[in-house]
Amino acid sequence: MRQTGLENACILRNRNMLRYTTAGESHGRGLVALVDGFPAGVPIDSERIDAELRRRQGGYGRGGRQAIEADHAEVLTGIRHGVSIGSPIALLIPNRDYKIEQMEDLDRPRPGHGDLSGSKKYLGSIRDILERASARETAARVAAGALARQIFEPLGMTALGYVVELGPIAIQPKPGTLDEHRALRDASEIYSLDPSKDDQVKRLIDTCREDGDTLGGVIEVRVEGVPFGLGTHAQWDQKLDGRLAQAVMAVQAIKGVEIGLGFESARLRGSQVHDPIHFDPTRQDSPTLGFTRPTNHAGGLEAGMSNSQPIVLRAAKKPIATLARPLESVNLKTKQPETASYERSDVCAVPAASVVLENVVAFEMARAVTEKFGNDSLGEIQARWKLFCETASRH
Ligand code: EPS
Repeated sequence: MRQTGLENACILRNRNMLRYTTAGESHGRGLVALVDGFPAGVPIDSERIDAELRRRQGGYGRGGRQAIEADHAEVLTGIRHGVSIGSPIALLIPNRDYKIEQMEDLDRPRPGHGDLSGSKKYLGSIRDILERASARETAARVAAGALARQIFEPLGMTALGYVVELGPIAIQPKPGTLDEHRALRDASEIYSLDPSKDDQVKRLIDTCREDGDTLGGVIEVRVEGVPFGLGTHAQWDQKLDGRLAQAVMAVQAIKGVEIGLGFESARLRGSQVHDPIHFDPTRQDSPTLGFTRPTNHAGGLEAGMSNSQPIVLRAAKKPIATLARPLESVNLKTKQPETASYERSDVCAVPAASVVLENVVAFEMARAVTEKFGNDSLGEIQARWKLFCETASRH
């Protein structure tokens, strides 16, 4: 089919962008992330990727699998002498618990999993669906995000994810800098910003485990050091709020996403919701260009563009669907009522999900940075970032 110049331009633009896909099953040989459109000249700290993978494996409430695995990303391509060379980067996280060929099928679909819909859609086994639907795949997303954030961290942009609610327990963040919050988060087994609440939350998780049940929670991700103008108001699928929401909603077990005040803003008046604009000439050298906002109810995003305030996003994770005390289901062979199948799982993976969300948000932010400032080389990104801030400051 003949393509018009416009169509060609769109295709070329999409082909060039920073993006990633993953492959791999939970008990297959390993998980793969293929990262395309990655700029050259980025020094890559692969230990940084492994550190995020280790964090993802941790957090109180995990099951037996994490005692088997010691996740590590092998960088197969795209990096030479520790620096990216502008070609696709393939990451492999081998599975120690590789046993997919020996694993039996399940015949009683677990409510909340893709077991029933997937086996009908693909006319196949529940095993084939659950192996790919499993949250084990998030290891590959974490690796891709931990790689991509190395594009923007040299520019002073940082992302942090932490747990703000676990089941019925709210753990509200106290005011503090991102670095102070990271130290608190790293001291908490729940990955919250208030380690003094850990014991209460751990007791709740223990009780839930004894009951054969599972727990969900709410995670917040904050990105600081963001310049003006990532994303755009001009086209629906380029809006940064929409793209962040998609990346977050597409993480296993996420059922809700909100930005800034989110759902709460619907209950208030405009004067209570919108963030007044002030100007402080002493802060013109920061990414805010001197524009300060006494509140950040917008969560750093207005009209699909970053407004130089911290990006703040929250997501609701449902409790894991594999229950040791299973719900009612149907045997797919006999069509008779039976309880759902049970397989080893976690009681609570909310802390782990905070690592996943931090890194999938980081990937989207890296993509937005490279769309605005280019994705040929880090040197060009840095130069264009500086030039943009100078130009926009004079504007
Ligand atoms: C996970 C590994 C899995 C589960 C969990 C996440 O290991 P296994 O199934 O071998 O016990 O612990 O998977 C799910 C929660 C799910 O819904 O499938 C991991 O590495 O994150």
